[in-house]
Amino acid sequence: MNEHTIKKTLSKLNIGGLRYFDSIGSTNDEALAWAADGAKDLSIVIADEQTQGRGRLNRKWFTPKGTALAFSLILRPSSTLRPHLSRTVGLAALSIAESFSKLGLAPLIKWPNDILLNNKKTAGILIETVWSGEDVDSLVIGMGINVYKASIPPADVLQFPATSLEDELAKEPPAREEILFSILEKFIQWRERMGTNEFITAWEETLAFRGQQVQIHAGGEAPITGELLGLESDGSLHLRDIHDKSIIVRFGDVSLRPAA
Ligand code: BT5
Repeated sequence: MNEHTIKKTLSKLNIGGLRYFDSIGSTNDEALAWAADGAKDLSIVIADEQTQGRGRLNRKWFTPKGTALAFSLILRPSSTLRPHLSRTVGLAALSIAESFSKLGLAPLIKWPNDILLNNKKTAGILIETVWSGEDVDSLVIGMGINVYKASIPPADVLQFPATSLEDELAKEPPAREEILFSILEKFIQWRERMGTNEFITAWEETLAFRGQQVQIHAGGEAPITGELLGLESDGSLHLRDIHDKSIIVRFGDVSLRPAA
């Protein structure tokens, strides 16, 4: 993967711009700076290695050289999309999941931001916002995808089991440029329909643990346990507790686990 092969592979897509790095701290940091500096909609920062890759709450995201896809997409929301921005994590998750399905795999989305294969984390999403006063100027959507086995961190740093496309396909995965193309193609298609019920249904149908008991940890509060029913129209998660009471879990730093 290099700048030339990426540009060539993405030439059929209408991307805003591309910055490629052999090595970088975090593609999200570069994309946040570029967005604040006027990057066009659908501009992409991509790196072959991240030395300071991050997850939510500054947790570390592992991206060893030559093993993974790590990129950040800059979105400038149109007025039609603005009312639906809370669905953005679903847009990213669905795009990654459907690109995995095209490879013959069976991905599920662990709400809100992980993509699982065989119940193991294969990709994560980190969305950050550039504000203009009280309005959203742009969004940076960071996506990290474990392509080769060597992208998987040592088990002792993991909060949840992890895998890679190479492990799950049990053969050489497609070139990383091709996987990127497939994710972006899905992303551009679904973004057009992001405000529709069809979008929520597709997202909901891909959720992991539907109909199962799950536990949600949100910040320092006591964990919530309930049956995972589905999504609200803003993308919040809908659970039902043992007293038959509806619980809506909004975004934030939540982590979801199957209940013991
Ligand atoms: C995430 O956070 O899953 C969001 C990851 C986003 C990474 C992309 S790469 C491009 C862009 N640039 C960045 O700097 N970030 C974005 P979270 O849900 O907080 O999960 C973080 C946790 O996942 C860590 O604490 C580890 O336990 C685990 N982890 C770290 N690296 C991993 C990997 N390669 N595969 C699976 N799990 C990993």
